Amino acid sequence: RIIVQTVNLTAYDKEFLHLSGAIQPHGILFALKEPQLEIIQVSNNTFELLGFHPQALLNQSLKDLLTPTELLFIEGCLVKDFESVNPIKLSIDMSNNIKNFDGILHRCNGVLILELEPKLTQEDRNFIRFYHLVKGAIAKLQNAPTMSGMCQDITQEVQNLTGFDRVMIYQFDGKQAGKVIAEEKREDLNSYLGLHYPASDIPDQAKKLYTRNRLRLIPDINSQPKELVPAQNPITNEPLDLSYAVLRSVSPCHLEYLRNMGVTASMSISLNKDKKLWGLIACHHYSPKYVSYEVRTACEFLGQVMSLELAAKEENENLDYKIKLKSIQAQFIEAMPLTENFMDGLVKDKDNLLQLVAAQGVAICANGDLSIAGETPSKSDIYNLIEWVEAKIDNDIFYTDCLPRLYPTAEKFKDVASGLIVLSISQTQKNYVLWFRPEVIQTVNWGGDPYSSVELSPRKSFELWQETVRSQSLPWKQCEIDAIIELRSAIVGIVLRKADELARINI
Ligand code: BLA
Repeated sequence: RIIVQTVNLTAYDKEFLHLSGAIQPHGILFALKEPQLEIIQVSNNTFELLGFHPQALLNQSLKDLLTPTELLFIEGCLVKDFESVNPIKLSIDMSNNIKNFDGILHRCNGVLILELEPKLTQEDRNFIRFYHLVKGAIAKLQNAPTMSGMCQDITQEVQNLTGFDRVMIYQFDGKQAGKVIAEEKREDLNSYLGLHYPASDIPDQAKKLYTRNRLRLIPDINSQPKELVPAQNPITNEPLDLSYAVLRSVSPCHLEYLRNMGVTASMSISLNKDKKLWGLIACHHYSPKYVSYEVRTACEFLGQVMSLELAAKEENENLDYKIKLKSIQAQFIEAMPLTENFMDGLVKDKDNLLQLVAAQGVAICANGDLSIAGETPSKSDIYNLIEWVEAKIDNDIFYTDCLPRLYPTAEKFKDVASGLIVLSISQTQKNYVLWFRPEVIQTVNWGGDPYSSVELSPRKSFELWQETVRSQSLPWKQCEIDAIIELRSAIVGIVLRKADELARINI
């Protein structure tokens, strides 16, 4: 039995991720005032990476740090679209030791932000190889015949490009919980494929941010964040908005979550559909891992290509399911005229009836007589349910994926009937078909790993989430509802034809 603890999730939701006032320490951040490029805020790690104390840099011009050619180049960039110029190659002379950096520029609320990431390897010479990898990957994504094929392809391609130990596609459902639908991983690791995670694992605020800012990298969860000095931005008199900063420090709650999962480095790329976050490409590494800006950009680009392909592939996927539903329908329609009474036709083929909407139980009520198959409430419970539902049927159909919330009596049989569809074939003759789906909590696999440590907050969120999905079934798909409505029209057609034949015989 699960003990429910109250967790004030809104406290986290209100956590302003973009105003953390700190960055991850693998790079340096400068907030600059244009046009003089005066350094008005800087991260507190310039001594380690540049050899200058932050105080020595504040109020100086960035111009004093750069060679004239670099300066000219940056000034040229300031009038361009930053996405087309990033990363800018910069070399800084630290007492005759030249250090190379990737410079990443963006503006936010009128403040120019320059982030520097030390260049670890000389990747330029790999550019051609890289270009071919990306080009090949795009062709593969576009040609993938199915959604699951495309998801599998992209996990492989991202793993090829980055070398992460695990790359997953994490898809949100209608209630913002999520499921791992594709995975590429080091062979010795346990698989997360098929596991579900609660909506609260990625708070709304983070999701909103990820819709706009499409990639984040956490190279080492154990590194110490570095504050910006001064804490307030002198132009806005507020903490600097880090929504688009690639170095933004990570929420401590999420770091704890990754620690519980045994992960040391993480990267995630947004997958958007219709301007909403559809899912993430989530990558894990079990030791620290830095990924260069170029490689990240390539991954982000693949994410965008996949985002564009999502709508078409989802439509295809539904098409396959719809074709399957059509063939089940056709079987009924063929078999039905052979039976004396059309309801007998339904009773005879209960397996197909279950498959028609992927239900686990079905009840057919013909002239008040009940016939059941699969997992259903007891007959007397069904009779009572029918009495309750009759007034709710609208246009011959009623459906819900949270019956116990609408009809508290269902609480006692929610294991089998948290989801319900009722199709009325004739309300006057009490001819109904009822389909049942069990409570989702019993039908999906939970990703338990992050919750192994009972005292930690991610565990509490999991429990909270179990409350939110309690008494709920998997949702009914629109194409399933449509299939049922079409089935009804077919039945009505057959009944009318029979009546017509009878009338002719009587003449
Ligand atoms: C962020 N949570 C995230 C991110 C992912 C997940 C992918 C994006 C950041 C990243 O790239 O690492 C969740 N990661 C998962 C899941 C899987 C995975 C579900 O690999 C499954 C395989 N998280 C909690 C609780 C809180 C919480 C209780 O479980 C606090 C309320 C917070 N998660 C949280 C926050 C962020 C986050 C605040 C934003 C981190 C940031 O961008 O700073």
